[in-house]
Amino acid sequence: MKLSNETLKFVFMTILLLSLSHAAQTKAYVVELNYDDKNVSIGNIAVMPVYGFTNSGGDYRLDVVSFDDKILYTMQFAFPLKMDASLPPPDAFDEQGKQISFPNDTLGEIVLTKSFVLLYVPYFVNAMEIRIYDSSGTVKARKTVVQFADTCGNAICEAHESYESCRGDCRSGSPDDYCDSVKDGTCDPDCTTESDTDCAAPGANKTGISLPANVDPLMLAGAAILVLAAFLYYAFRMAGKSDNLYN
Ligand SMILES: [Ca+2]
Ligand SMILES: [Ca+2]
Repeated sequence: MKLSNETLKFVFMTILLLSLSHAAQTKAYVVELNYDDKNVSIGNIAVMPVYGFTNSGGDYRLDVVSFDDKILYTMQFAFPLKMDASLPPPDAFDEQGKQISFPNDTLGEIVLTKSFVLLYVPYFVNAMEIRIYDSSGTVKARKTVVQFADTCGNAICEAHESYESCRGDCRSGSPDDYCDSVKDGTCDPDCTTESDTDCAAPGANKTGISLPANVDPLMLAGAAILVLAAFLYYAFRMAGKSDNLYN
């Protein structure tokens, strides 16, 4: 079968367009921000593929903050608070969209007290939180993004990870808010004496660290027996001496 030039061109263009559209897509937090009379709140946050990020500028600042409290990304933005009211208000039209009243006092610009904005912010695997600041640097709102984090496998046991959720990063018996009950001679500090038998053992500690190898319970017991034997020997000797005195 011989492909015509037109067919080859079509196939080539299709492959090129597909690869371009794939390359252009990248992951973003889509952050819904609400403004109500100078109060700012963060609504829904979703993670999804997008073709670009918000780059608007303005008095407000958004920071993406990592688990070790470092700023991963920062951007300025604004709420749309001014509206051109030179068009008639919505109630000047009937249900069919026909203008039924012609008010002459609606011209000019009005300032809104309520508003909202959607921001497309770059996604980070190690982001913990999104924070919003006003122009004076005061925190106006903050919201966790831990549910979207993907930090299992970086050899750090982060606060949101545990031996249960990420065994590669969190070792057994570590303080990670999870009692793993592994019987390995180490008392997991998250366990009780009932849930981890290692915690009930003599000399068990709650630090998640085993006793040093040179502290041997058997040696301690042997030393105690020796001390007791020496005491008994001394006591009997004294008893024998006193018997001799009275005889
Ligand atoms: Ca980790
Ligand atoms: Ca634990």
